[in-house]
Amino acid sequence: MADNFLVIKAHSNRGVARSDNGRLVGFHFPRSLQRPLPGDRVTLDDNDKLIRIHDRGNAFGRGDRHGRFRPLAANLDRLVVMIAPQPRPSPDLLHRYLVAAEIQKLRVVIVLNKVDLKVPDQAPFSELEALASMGYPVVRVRCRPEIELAGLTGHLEQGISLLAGQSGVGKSSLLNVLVPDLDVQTGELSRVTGKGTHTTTAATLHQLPSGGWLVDTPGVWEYGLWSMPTEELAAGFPEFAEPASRCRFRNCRHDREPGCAVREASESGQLPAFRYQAWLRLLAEQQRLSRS
Ligand SMILES: Nc1nc2c(ncn2[C@@H]2O[C@H](COP(=O)(O)OP(=O)(O)OP(=O)(O)O)[C@@H](O)[C@H]2O)c(=O)[nH]1
Ligand SMILES: [Mg+2]
Ligand SMILES: [Zn+2]
Repeated sequence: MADNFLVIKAHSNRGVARSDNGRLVGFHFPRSLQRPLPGDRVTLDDNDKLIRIHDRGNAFGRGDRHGRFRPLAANLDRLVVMIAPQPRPSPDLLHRYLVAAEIQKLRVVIVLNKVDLKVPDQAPFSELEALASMGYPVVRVRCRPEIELAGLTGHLEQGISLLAGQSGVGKSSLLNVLVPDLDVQTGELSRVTGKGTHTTTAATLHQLPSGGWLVDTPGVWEYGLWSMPTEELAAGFPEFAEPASRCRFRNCRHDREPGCAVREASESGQLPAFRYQAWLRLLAEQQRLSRS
């Protein structure tokens, strides 16, 4: 029996894990057991069967179409959210990612890719400066025509980073630059699983030359949240915490309640108004999610 394998990839009932000395092992897991996620630490038996998933520090995921949480990867240190002038992100995309990251206590790096293209003077691009001053680092990069990633690489040197963003923003392009031996790593994985190399159907850990790990996730058009209690959604807006302590009602939803100090703070400019507007939209979205 061997302890402390890192799960690199897992699909239906098989996965690939890496021992501390770098050996890749294909393992299988009974469907009765909780499904392991990339980033999980696990114990395998002598037949490379999964025995135990070690306690998770966190799990990043998204909502499915029924509003249920679907985890994608575990034990992450940071969420790297990529946006680009093309395809244009929806107004709430960034705010949804920030909520998910704050709830799981992940650091966030916002990456604006394709800065060779004209960046529209509109949300969410016009919000980036305010988000940066709230403590979310924003880095501007391009993968074409000349590669410019200087602001980003330092953020990825340690721990596990998950790369998220809608289809077409440039995640694979970035991965190809950051992981020079991507083909070799992918080839080794498919040798262990016996599956083809071409499609990214499951989240996969890639080792960066600088030492960190980058998790590539299959592209989705729109990132959706899951149905959650209002307090959990509020954890996604940490800047509301201080004014919220002064709301007249303890269970204030910061909507139309009288004496809401969060609304007042956004009206007086103490809080960015765009965050309060995002809060109201995500609150309304929760009503729809809880009915689906
Ligand atoms: N102009 C410009 N185009 C870029 C840049 N980076 C990537 N692209 C282009 O954007 C398109 C989409 O890039 P991908 O890397 O495939 O996007 P992705 O996020 O992996 O998309 P999915 O796999 O569908 O999730 C490709 O045509 C890239 O060549 C950039 O910095 N500038
Ligand atoms: Mg891709
Ligand atoms: Zn309030």
